[in-house]
Amino acid sequence: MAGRTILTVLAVLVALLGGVYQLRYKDLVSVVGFGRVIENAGSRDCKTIPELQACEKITLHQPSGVLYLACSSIPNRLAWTPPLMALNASARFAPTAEDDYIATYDPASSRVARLKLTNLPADTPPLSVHGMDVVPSATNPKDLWVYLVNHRPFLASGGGYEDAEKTGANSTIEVFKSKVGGTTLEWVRTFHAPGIIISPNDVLGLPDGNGVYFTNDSGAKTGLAKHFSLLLRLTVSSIGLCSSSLPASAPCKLVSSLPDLNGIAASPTNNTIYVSNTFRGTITTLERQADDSLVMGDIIPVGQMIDNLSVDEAGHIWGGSLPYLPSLPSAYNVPIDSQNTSTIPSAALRITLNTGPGSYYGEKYKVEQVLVDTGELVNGCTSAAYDVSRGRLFMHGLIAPWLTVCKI
Ligand SMILES: *[C@@H]1O[C@H](CO)[C@@H](O)[C@H](O)[C@H]1NC(C)=O
Ligand SMILES: *[C@@H]1O[C@H](CO)[C@@H](O)[C@H](O)[C@H]1NC(C)=O
Ligand SMILES: *[C@@H]1O[C@H](CO)[C@@H](O)[C@H](O)[C@H]1NC(C)=O
Ligand SMILES: *[C@@H]1O[C@H](CO)[C@@H](O)[C@H](O)[C@H]1NC(C)=O
Ligand SMILES: *[C@@H]1O[C@H](CO)[C@@H](O)[C@H](O)[C@H]1NC(C)=O
Ligand SMILES: CC(=O)N[C@H]1CO[C@H](CO)[C@@H](O)[C@@H]1O
Repeated sequence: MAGRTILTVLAVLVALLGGVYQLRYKDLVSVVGFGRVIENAGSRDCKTIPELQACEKITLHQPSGVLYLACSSIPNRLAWTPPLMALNASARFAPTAEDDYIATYDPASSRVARLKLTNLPADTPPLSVHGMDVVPSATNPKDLWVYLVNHRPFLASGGGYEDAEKTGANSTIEVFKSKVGGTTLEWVRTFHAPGIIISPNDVLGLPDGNGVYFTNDSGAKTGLAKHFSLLLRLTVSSIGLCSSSLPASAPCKLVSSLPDLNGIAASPTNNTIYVSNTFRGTITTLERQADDSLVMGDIIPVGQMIDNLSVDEAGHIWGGSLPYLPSLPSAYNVPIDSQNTSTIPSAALRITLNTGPGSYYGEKYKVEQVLVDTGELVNGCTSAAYDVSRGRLFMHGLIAPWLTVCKI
């Protein structure tokens, strides 16, 4: 009897572990694209803007059609991308390094403008941009709140910077104010919360300039735990909220824990928030409650790695995707001062509510690959945004050499 119980327990354990294997490694292998054949598909009516490099996040200002971009340079990204453990502070913050910047791109005139930062406290180290959100003010839509993840280096007490390989980055979330058509970004406040803002990735700002949700893509800044969370996804990622209505001593708090978080975006019309679970190839919907907490809704299977999200005016979700991740290591395996990385296949995915026949069989959402590219035209896309009224698709990425704009 005892023997059989043990056997049963063992069988259940094996089944459970098998389930874990299924979820964690089998899906992982297919989600990252081993064996997937990448062929160009979708619009080729595109142009590239090489003046805008390494813009990890792009956000469309729908009323004007102007795109906001959080940009860097390829050498800066190779030296300093804290979430991917590129932590060479002395290379990134060398006096000769280019500055990261926020730019606008107006597709109507093809004009690129780098926004000038004003009002920054004197001791602020150079900006290191990553996630961004641009939100029209609820009280005056001509005013814009710009929320940024800033991966600051830790300043050493004797001057210079701490060894970031050991300390990680002193990541903060910055709030700036701008105006539609304006050329400046006026610093308003910094959210700094050690132990809560651990490894911030993307942000979703509120229209009052006072609050911002963010994803913590890992529970550790550096070291073994970080490596393991990247490779084996052992530490949990989470969603936090920073708000000026929280006590100044604890301006940010944890609001949700979910696996593999990366991008975060919101519906333009209701309280639905979408987050991408990158390596699971899923998107999770969350409903924002009156007390700012988040209640989980649907899990949308996407089947491939999905990054940063955006939601267009029609309520459709767009995601940048790297359909063949094995191309990534060779792109990163170049000299740190390289201006050129190898091509990384890219796709723009659109996720819509399914109104077709499939909806009867429980397929609530439809996932389309609107554009797929081997990497010649769209190289390493981590962010996609779509302008519904003007029919323009924008794609950019962490170490992408240019912005791609396509008519769709
Ligand atoms: C950091 O970059 C510099 C070049 O600016 C290089 O000499 C140094 O070896 C790099 N450090 C590490 C740990 O890779
Ligand atoms: C980290 O950033 C905060 C917020 O700007 C700043 O007050 C603090 O001095 C920084 N710490 C170090 C060691 O650089
Ligand atoms: C970030 O992650 C760490 C470790 O998982 C957790 O302790 C912290 O509360 C998280 N913060 C937020 C705001 O999600
Ligand atoms: C919220 O809006 C989106 C479109 O942006 C729609 O797909 C979704 O069904 C809406 N959710 C609710 C709960 O009404
Ligand atoms: C970038 O690298 C590719 C492949 O090695 C090469 O064909 C191309 O000429 C390079 N471009 C520049 C600008 O160096
Ligand atoms: C805000 C942002 O761009 N976040 C992520 C986009 O996707 C890349 C690739 O997975 C991540 O490295 C970024 O952190």
